[in-house]
Amino acid sequence: MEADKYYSVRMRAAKNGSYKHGGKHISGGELLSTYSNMKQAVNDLLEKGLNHSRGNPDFMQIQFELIDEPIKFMKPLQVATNEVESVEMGQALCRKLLEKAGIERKIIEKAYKNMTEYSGIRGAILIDIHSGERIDDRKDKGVRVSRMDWLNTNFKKWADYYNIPKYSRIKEALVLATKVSEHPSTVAELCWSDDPEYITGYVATKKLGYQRITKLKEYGDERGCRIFFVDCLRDLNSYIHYLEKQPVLIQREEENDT
Ligand code: PML
Ligand code: MG
Ligand code: MG
Ligand code: MG
Repeated sequence: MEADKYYSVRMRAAKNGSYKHGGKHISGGELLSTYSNMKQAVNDLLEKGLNHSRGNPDFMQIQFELIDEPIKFMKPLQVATNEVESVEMGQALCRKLLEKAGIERKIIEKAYKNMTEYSGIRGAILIDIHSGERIDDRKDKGVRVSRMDWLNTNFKKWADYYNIPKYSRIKEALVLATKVSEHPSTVAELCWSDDPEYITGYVATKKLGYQRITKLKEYGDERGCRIFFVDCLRDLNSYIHYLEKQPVLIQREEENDT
């Protein structure tokens, strides 16, 4: 039935021209929408791109595309919030959680050493847990995880139940982290925002869940981070295909009301 079909809707916004012309990344957004909800979906992404603390964009693209593949439904990762007093304490906790996820200390330190090089990248970068080397070939684009969402009514019930703020930022990050951690080749994700006004980030793994850490950088810092530590050398292409193309809807377990 036409009404049951979903579309992937995507937005990207830049300043000082498009990325091709050296523009600065301002904002990106992903969601799934039915045809009848398309105006709302496009408007939500438009709002997101127009009102960003990284600046006002002078370039924006919003596109939609019908999804043909069946959608996978997933439960959100468990969420924990770790309050820390300083960036140093927050970053030390990140390293500890990454080690707990099974990544060797020297690989974690290598990733941190190369981090400044990665901070301007729009998407995620993939680091091999054996060598500590970046293995995606996407240069300053990185890998953009796409085709995922969490319907708002379902998200709000979940957030009420667990007493978690109903910010779309948390929803979007948890959607992405859940999709990424579900793949068996993902060992851990490390993320904080490139938004200068937002300093909470997280480490996520399927086992440890979505571990929020309240201070991972100083206010005013526009350098973000999104690293996937992966064990997928033999299957890199199919791993990236999963991240970019597999449609996923997050849903709390009690419901089937998509
Ligand atoms: C982003 O905004 O790009 C990432 C935000 C990650 C943390 C969200 C949260 O759980 O507070
Ligand atoms: Mg952002
Ligand atoms: Mg972004
Ligand atoms: Mg939506």
